[in-house]
Amino acid sequence: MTAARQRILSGVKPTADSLHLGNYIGAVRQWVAMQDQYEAVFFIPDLHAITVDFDPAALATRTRTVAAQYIAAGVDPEKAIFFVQSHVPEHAELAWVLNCLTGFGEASRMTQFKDKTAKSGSDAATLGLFAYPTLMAADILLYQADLVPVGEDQRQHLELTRTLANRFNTRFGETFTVPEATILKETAKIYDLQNPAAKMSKTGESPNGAIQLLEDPKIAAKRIKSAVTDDGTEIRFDAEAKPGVSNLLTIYSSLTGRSIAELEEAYAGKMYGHLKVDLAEVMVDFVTPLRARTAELLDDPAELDRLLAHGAQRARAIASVTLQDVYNKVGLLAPATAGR
Ligand code: ATP
Ligand code: LTN
Repeated sequence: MTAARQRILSGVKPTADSLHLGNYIGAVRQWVAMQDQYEAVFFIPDLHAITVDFDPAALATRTRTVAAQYIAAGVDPEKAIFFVQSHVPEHAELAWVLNCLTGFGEASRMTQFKDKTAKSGSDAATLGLFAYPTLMAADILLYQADLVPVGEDQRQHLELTRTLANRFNTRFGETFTVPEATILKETAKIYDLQNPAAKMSKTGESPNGAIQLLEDPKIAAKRIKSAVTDDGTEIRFDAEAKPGVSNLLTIYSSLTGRSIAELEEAYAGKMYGHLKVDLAEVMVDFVTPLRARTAELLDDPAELDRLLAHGAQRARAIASVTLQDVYNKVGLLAPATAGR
């Protein structure tokens, strides 16, 4: 047997009308870079998106949009297995089994659940939100993923996934690969353009703080030009003393591949304004083709749906084998007819 490539798996929820620059630099771009080296599984966790308040009309649109943006940004649906979570029923099925192996107290200790319920109150929190981490564990374990590239905020969910994999393997026999978290590079963290103390997010205070990748490139340029900068005039990377300028340098470096040191040198003696004007141009050159390619994909939803159906088919070929193994090991009686 030839040595199999390691498998990586990750997902991003369809909870906004467009990915923002932070999503791109912090996640998508790193996935794209990994799809050649690893056997990649990328998916859109739409079942996770309904664990919090959601708009049914927007959900389907957002799912297609996120899919298009991923492909436009370089995810290759031939190389990577790329699909929508709800198209592969094994996710919900394995999640149920894992729910039955997870302690109530154990799930109650998940900080994301605690944070979200603290915000909305426990009456607004659903069983679905409580079970978010076990559904995520199912996403990962179904594909026997070796590595899971995620942000620091997902570390605890990954730990639970490892615990559940080990628990299952110990109790029912070797079944799951125990995955490792690959925490995405912190250098790839992008901050809010109006408030560089906060990360750029879809729920930021001011819309001017984030660059939505589907917005008019002119608006993206304007947001860069009106970004909050710091006291002083010197253009240098110093996350503590100069969070605004440092954020702009990170973005600049990420999009052009020029190192921060090289940029500091190029802008020595220049004003913040110079940096912003140049970066605004870099931004326009970056978003313009990305946006055009996304629009092209969205213009042909049948083709996009075909790509996703193809991805779901490839995903199911793997997921159904794992689920069947799990059902057998747990002692669920196999139905007599062929297939399930
Ligand atoms: P929210 O606004 O609810 O915090 P979000 O914008 O952070 O959401 P998520 O769907 O939670 O988006 O994240 C998708 C991916 O993008 C994650 O892997 C996350 O680590 C990454 N990401 C999100 N925001 C940033 C950011 N500002 N910088 C770098 N990476 C980010
Ligand atoms: N919870 C993750 C999204 C997610 C995920 C996954 C990531 C759902 N299932 C499986 C990696 C692997 C988030 O909010 N970023």
